[in-house]
Amino acid sequence: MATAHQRPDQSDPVIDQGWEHYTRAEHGVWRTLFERQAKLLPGRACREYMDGLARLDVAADGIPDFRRLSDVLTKATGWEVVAVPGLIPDRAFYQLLSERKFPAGNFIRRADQLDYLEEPDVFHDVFGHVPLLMDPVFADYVQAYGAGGLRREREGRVHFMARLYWYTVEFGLLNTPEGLRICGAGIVSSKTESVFSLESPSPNRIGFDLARVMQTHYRIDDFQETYFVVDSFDQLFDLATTDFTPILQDLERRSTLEPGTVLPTDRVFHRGSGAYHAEKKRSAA
Ligand code: HBI
Ligand code: FE
Repeated sequence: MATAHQRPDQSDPVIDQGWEHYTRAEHGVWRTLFERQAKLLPGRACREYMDGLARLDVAADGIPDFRRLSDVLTKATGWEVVAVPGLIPDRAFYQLLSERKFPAGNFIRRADQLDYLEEPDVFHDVFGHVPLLMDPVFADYVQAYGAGGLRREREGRVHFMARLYWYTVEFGLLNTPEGLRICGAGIVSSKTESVFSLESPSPNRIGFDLARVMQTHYRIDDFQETYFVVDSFDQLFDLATTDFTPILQDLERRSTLEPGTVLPTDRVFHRGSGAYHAEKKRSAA
């Protein structure tokens, strides 16, 4: 398999996936991760995600070939999956999204790292992110997000965009007549967070509001303290196509909110106990 040291020039981080080089052990890690999530997600992941996974016909038994995924994806929403060696610089990331190219890591975690991931690997990216790019509205949202991110990156306001992405594309929940469902890739690709995000009494679950999300810090090293709930992907697409400027100017005058904050103006689906993170803090002290 192509190894991460293949650092191409920063402006164009796209590399060859090297699908032919994956070892049996690497395909085996994919299979283990896929089978765990396949048991957990029915009834937890949103219908649009499950439909996308099925229509992509993502193989359970091994790491998919991005060329095959792109054939299906392009016909559905014009997106394609391109391989990158790991996290890429902001400008390149937003540029690729704006061109409907999803940058997926071509490496996979080791068998002894199943539950912890410091950098998005091919399972997080392809199993987590790509199925929802089969949904036309969500696909348009992510493309509009990329275009908006390019503008913000030039203004030095990327952190607001990173929060929006984090609380929707990575860790978003969707409000449905059957109850809350997972749409975030970071949750849907995680065995433990697939359960925690919906069923633990600890985290807050708060109705999505653009300015509120852009003002709120997030955690990168543990479960989220707050999950934001969108009513529809149309809601996301509408905001990605609005002009953020007035909101960002107002936000720059406000202080950043801690991840566990609940405001009186929040639409609270569930006010968390905070027990999980309080316990982590106690045991770390
Ligand atoms: N932002 N700048 C940058 N670069 C990335 O590679 C990146 C990111 N934000 C999110 C992200 N990657 C992950 O969602 C990957 O799973 C795509
Ligand atoms: Fe991701």
